[in-house]
Amino acid sequence: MDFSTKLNNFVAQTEQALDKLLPPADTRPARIHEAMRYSLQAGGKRLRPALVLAAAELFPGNNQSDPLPAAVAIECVHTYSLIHDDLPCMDNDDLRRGRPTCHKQFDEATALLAGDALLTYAFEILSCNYPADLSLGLVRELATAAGSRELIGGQMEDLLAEKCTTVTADQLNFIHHKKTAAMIEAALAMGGWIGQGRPSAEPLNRLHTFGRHLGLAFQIVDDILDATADSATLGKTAGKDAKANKATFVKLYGIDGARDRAQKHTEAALLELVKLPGDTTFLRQLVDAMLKRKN
Ligand code: GRG
Repeated sequence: MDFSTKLNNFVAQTEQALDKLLPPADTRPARIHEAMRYSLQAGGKRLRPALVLAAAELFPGNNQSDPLPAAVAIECVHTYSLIHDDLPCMDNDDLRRGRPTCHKQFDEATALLAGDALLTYAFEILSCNYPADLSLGLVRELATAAGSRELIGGQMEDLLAEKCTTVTADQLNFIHHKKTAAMIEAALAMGGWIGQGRPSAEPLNRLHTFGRHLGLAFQIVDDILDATADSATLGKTAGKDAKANKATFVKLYGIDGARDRAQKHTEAALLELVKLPGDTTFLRQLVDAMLKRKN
């Protein structure tokens, strides 16, 4: 199967599972469930779910649990972070995934609650759909990546950096590692836990290292696209980083310097990939597609 067919299959499976696992939109109170579905079902690349599914496939034949609930859970956490990031108290954005942001479509209180509800629901999904020991491992991976030392910590430093006149390489690496790469690492590691059915340090560490480089390359490309692409192509407001004085790779290294760094992290990701078991063809093609992406 070629790369785009496989990716489209992963996306289609994720969308079906999202629809099945989320409370129906008319569940009382309907407004919160409509808002959760509005943001979650607005499209998006579904990168993190695809990584869960692809990493699980590296370990065939182990009487695996279904990786789809975990793929949905991480997409719920990712979508919560986007909803909260768009709020007026954070990035104050009007456009996300090509639609009005959740607080524009509903209101701030509903958007805040929809984000909270998606975050909490992710852990309900993990606890209801896996045997206890696997569920515990998955909860640990996702909770760590989403917590104050990773995703939330990265977001905090990102907001703090807006107030600095200059940004250091250390700040930038911390922000992008924590805010972006941590969730990409978690997606791969969750796939690894499911694929193996138990923890095994070596492949999990390799999946984390691979994910860190992929995540950093992904974020650098995001910085470049924010500076060079238009809002219609991106499905979110373009040019916001410079306006908000964000700490970005483009700000610190310029477009060419940022491109070099994206290339370096891509190469490092590919080097790590060859150490992983199973057929890594899809992941190799995904790394390449992420470097060349247009949105
Ligand atoms: C509010 C706790 C909290 C965190 C917010 C997600 C986030 C952290 C900020 C959004 C801005 C940003 C540049 C985040 C870095 C991660 C990133 C590139 C998110 C967008 O991910 P995509 O491109 O989005 O995979 P889609 O919509 O395709 O899923």
